Amino acid sequence: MTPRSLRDWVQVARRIVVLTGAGMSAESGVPTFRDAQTGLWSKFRPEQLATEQAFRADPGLVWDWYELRRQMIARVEPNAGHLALAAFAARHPGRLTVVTQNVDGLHQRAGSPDVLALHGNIFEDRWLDPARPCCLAQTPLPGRPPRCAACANLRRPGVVWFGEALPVQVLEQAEQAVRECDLMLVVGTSGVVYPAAGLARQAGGPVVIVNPQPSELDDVARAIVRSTAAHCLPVALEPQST
Ligand code: BV8
Repeated sequence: MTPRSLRDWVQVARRIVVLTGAGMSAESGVPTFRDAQTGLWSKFRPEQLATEQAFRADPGLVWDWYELRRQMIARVEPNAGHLALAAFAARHPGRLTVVTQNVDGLHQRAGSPDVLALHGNIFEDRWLDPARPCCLAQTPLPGRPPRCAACANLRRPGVVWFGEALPVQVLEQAEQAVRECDLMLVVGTSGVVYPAAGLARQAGGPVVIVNPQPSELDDVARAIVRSTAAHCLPVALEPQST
């Protein structure tokens, strides 16, 4: 399928869900999970670092990895794909729901409303262990990571780590939107991580994949656009010429 023929499907669809992964942000300059890790982290797979066990075992190493990613994300901008989704939602309120695995906040920065962020936000920290009165009473001691001066409770990134449950409400809203959709676009994901990938298997309408490479979800696709997010979405979501 070409981006232009996907546009024909978009124009007749009433309730569209777009599920995105790291590939959505690749053209903004954010490395995908499959892209090789760099520097200190090159000997670890992301799945190894993004766990509570890894954080408790070496808080500094994992904190620095998130700090590096935060700095990288803060330096980039949403790409033409992010902007096309936000513009479409502005033209057609309530017709498109963005469900993302990305923690980078680029959909939100592009102006997409009510983004369902399944895996949290890398810029929001929280306490590792349930906060005690001391934790809330004073500013955390600076450090990698910051900690409570009284009980040494650690601050951790506000993302969903492997082995952790997704935010229940966000997941339920995503499942409902997917069940009720009449078109689902799956953009820039390898389809390996669950339950996010499982959403594409619950779609109420046809699934169209946008990915330059094969993915684990190709089997559920009614059509596949072998293109990139920033190239395909502006064409597929282009306003109807009057
Ligand atoms: C849980 C936040 C239980 C952190 C992330 C069923 C089967 C098998 C395994 C499981 C299963 N159910 C659960 C599991 C275990 C696990 C899992 O899925 N493991 C995988 C590795 C096999 N899932 C979990 O642990 C989940 N939790 O199950 O909890 C539970 C339940 C109740 C109570 C207690 C516990 C939690 C999963 C969430 C983990 N957190 N992120 C952080 O970011 O640091 S996941 C993280 O990795 C991302 O968010 C994303 O989801 C995933 C990476 O995948 P993609 O986004 O797809 O990126 P990837 O690099 O893989 O691929 C990029 C794609 O883009 C490629 O296809 C490429 O071709 C394409 N591309 C490249 N450039 C472009 C492009 N496409 C378009 N345009 C381009 N320019």
